[in-house]
Amino acid sequence: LLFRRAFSSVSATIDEEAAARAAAVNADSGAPTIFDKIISKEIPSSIVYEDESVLAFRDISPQAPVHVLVIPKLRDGLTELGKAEKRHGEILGQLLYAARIVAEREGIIDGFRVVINSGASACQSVYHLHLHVLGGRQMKWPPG
Ligand code: TR5
Repeated sequence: LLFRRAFSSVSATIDEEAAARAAAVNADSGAPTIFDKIISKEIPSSIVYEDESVLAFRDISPQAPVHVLVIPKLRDGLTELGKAEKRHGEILGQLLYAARIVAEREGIIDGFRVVINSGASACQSVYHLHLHVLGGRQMKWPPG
């Protein structure tokens, strides 16, 4: 049983990496992502914070008691952080500040983590820049 558990967790990791690599094939294409439909509200989401530039909503597969994604409403070339240019400075600051507002609203301002996966080797799976705001449990270091 232990062996099977260990094996299934290894294969889950491999599946995740495979999914991220598959998504990366389209990363530079500027193809729409699922987040466009969340922004347009075609797909419902649990919104935690919204303003004219930023949307924050609960992750569908939470990795902590609080797991919220913070995204720019306009992708504007920001498929991933690795593609950021100097002109993106303002929106990058707005995203980070929105993460702080989310942390306060969610009651985790005393301790929370902000993660950005950029690119396939970081297991990015959706190519529309997003910050993960995680909290509500003890985080470990180093991250996996
Ligand atoms: O792996 P990265 O860093 O790219 O993070 C993408 C995140 O988007 C993951 O944590 C997913 O769980 C999350 N995700 C994916 C979908 C989704 C979502 N969060 C909220 N709602 C979602 N919908 C409706 N559809 C998804 N495919």
